[in-house]
Amino acid sequence: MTKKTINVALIGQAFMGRAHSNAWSQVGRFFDPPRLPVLHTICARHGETLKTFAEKWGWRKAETQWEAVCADPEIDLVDIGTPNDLHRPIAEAALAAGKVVACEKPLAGTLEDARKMRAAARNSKAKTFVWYCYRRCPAVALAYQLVRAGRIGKIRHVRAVYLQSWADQSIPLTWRFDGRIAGSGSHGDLNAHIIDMTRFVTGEEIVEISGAIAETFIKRRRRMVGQAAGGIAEGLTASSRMERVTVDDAVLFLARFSTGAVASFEATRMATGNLNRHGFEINGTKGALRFNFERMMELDFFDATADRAMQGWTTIYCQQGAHPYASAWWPAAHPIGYEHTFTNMAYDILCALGGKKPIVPLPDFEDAYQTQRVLEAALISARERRAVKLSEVP
Ligand code: SOE
Repeated sequence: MTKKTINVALIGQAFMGRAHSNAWSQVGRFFDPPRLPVLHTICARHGETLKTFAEKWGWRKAETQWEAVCADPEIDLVDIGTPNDLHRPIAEAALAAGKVVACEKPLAGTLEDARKMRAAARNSKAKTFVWYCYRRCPAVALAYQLVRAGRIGKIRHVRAVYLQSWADQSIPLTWRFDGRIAGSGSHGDLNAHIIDMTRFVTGEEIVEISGAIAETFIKRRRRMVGQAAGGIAEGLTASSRMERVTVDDAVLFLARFSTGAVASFEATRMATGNLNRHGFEINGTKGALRFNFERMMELDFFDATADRAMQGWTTIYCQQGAHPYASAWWPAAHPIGYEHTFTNMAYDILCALGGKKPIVPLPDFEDAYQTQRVLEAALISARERRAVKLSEVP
C-alpha cells in the first residue's frame, strides 16, 4: 500500500535549514514512519544561494516569499527554521491556512509573540511542534523513561547548565546578538533548551524563579552584513561599523518545581573553552541521573535502592537494545550524533501526524509556551531583583 505523503516546506537555509533538510531527507531511510515527507519547497530570503541549496538537499521548489509558501495549497507542513522574530508571523499565516507547523526553538523571541502563536494554535485544528531536539538524544529520552518508571523516586534537586564560548570580541554581531530579532541572547537560545529538557524529564512545571542575574559582558560587536549561506556566518562580510549588543551574554537563576524540588539554571556565552556543553543532574529520593551532551550517548544513573556495598554511578551507553531510537540506527555501541536528534524528531512528528505514538512526547506550542513563561519570569526576576511566581506570567 502506498504511504500517504506530507508535503513539507522549510523556511530557512542556514544552520537549522541544513539540520532540518537532513532530517526530512533521512527519516524515511532509517525509520518506517506512517507518513513519508516530500521535500517540496525550500524558502529563504536570499534567492541567489537558494537554488544551490535546493539542489544540494533535494528540495523540489525554491521560493523567496514565505507568505506564498503558507498560501500554497500543495503544502501540508510548514517548518520554520528562521531567526526568532519571524516565528510568529509565519506560524500565524501557516496555521490560518490550515497547515501543520513545526517551529524551531525557542517558540518566539518574546512572551508576547509566543502568546500570539499559542492563540493561533488554539484557533487552528492543525497540529504544532517545536524543535527542542535534545529531548531526542537517546540518553535524555531514557532519562524521561526512568523517571516515569519511578527509578529515582521523588525529585528533590535539579541542576542544569548550557555553556558556550562566544567571549571573543571579534565574533560578529549576527542576529543572535540583536534583541529586535532574537528577543534575548544566551537566555532564549540556551536556557530555553535546559528548561525544556528538565521540564520534559521531570514531568514537572517550574512555579517560582528567584535570584536571577542577567549580564552583557561584550557591549559592542561588529555588525555582519550579507547573507548566511549554509553555515551560521558563511557568506557574511564584516561591515565597518561596531554596534551595541542588546541581549544578554549570560543568565543564571534559581527555581522551584511544582513538587517542591529546587533547581539552578545557568546559560552563558562566556564559558570560555565550552563550545556547546550542556546537561543536567536530577537528584531524587531513590536515585539520580546525570547527562552531559559532550558524552551524548551516555546517561549516568545512581541507584540509591541498591545494596549499599554495591552503590555507585552506572554509565549507561544508550545505543543498544530497547534504548529509545537505537533500533533505527546502528548496531550496539555505534553512536549517533547531534544531527540524528533532528531525524529522530522528524520521525516522531510523522508518527504524530500518522496516528502513531511518538517514542517520547513532542512539545507543541502549548508546551513550549510554558518554557517561554519561565524565560520571561527569569528576565523579570533579574530586572527587578526579586522572586517571581509563574502565576505572575500567565
Ligand atoms: C547557538 O547557540 C546554537 O546554534 C543554538 O541556537 C542551538 O539551539 C544549539 O543546539 C546549538 O547552539
